[in-house]
Amino acid sequence: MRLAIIGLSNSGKTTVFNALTRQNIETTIYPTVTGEPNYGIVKVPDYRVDKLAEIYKPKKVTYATVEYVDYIGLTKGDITQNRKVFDLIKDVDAIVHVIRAFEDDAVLHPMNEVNPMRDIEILELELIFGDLELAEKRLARMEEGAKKGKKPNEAEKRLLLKCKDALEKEIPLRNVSFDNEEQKVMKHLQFVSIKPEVVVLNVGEKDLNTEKEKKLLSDVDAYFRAKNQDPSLITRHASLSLCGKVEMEIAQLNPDEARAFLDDLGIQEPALNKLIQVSYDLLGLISFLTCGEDEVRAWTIKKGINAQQAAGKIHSDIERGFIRAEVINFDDFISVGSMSLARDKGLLRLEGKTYEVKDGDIINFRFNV
Ligand SMILES: Nc1nc2c(ncn2[C@@H]2O[C@H](COP(=O)(O)OP(=O)(O)OP(=O)(O)O)[C@@H](O)[C@H]2O)c(=O)[nH]1
Ligand SMILES: [Mg+2]
Repeated sequence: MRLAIIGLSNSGKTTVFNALTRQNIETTIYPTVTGEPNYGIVKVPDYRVDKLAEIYKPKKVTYATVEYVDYIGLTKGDITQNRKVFDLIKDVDAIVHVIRAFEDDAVLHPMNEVNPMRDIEILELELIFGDLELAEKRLARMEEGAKKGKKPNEAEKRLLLKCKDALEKEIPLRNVSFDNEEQKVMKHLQFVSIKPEVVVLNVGEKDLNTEKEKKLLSDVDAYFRAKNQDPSLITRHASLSLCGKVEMEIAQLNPDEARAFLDDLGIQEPALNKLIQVSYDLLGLISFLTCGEDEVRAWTIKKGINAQQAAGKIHSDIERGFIRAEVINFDDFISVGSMSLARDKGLLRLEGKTYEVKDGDIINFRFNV
């Protein structure tokens, strides 16, 4: 699972990336226009894994992970430059859209002044224009082909026209519902405005926990709510605020120092944790857990997956030889404190192949090889 961090230049993308991945890629007051994308794998913080590790004291503890990639900024009206970013976005599962809300005269703003709502609009429109260009090109190519007697793919043509219609109304494709057939055709079309999106409002250090921050965030929410008329698609968008610079500082500290720093700021946990969690939710991902003396581990699956498919995450042999899953949800487990007590109290359930795995299920698979 991979998310691309996008935004205008100097919005703080690399700063947020550094905070997420604990790397130290150079950040500059000038726009970055060349170079390769930065990739980094990030552990998904999970208090359940922490707690199970405390109880089992295993040799190894493994968290779920997601990957982030950071690249150059998008530029208003620069299709050629933006295409480079779109080529990266087309292969990711979601985007993290960083918006500059921090004031700092030393850091150049590509539009010359800080104005988060305007910047959101610019960026969303660049995604939409990129997709519109793509849809029109494909339709034109189909027409060319038709002239030479080539039969057009009717399903694709209908879909392209539907997309074009939405895009011309400045509606991003993530706010359009597509049925199963359409989604299948969509797979190879490489649109970017269709990606689920987390908006990160990058506020200045002095604006943290202020009315100004709250107001900005609620404006951002209102903007996206107004754009999205279909309540069933609301899960494809989320927004939050943080201060990239502070998060990056926290990420470079050791755990004790970080705790003291957070206490000073009156914050319970780094906003990054929330960003990672929100990214995970947005992708429709949940975790099930396995535990023992060797390893406590979180496994990533798509919501809706059944017990047998989940077993396949661990090993294809376990999926093939699946007999039953012994399941207890984390909260139930914690309320009794040990597997043997859970078994005595009948809290450990035996589930079959078709059981839909829930977030936080602790599972022991029984299988034949
Ligand atoms: N004061 C303040 N400065 C920040 C904050 N976040 C980023 N900056 C500064 O803004 C400048 C640009 O940050 P980057 O993270 O490089 O921004 P970027 O979006 O990656 O920029 P490009 O890759 O050039 O498009 C750097 O000098 C950062 O230190 C913040 O929250 N507060
Ligand atoms: Mg950068």
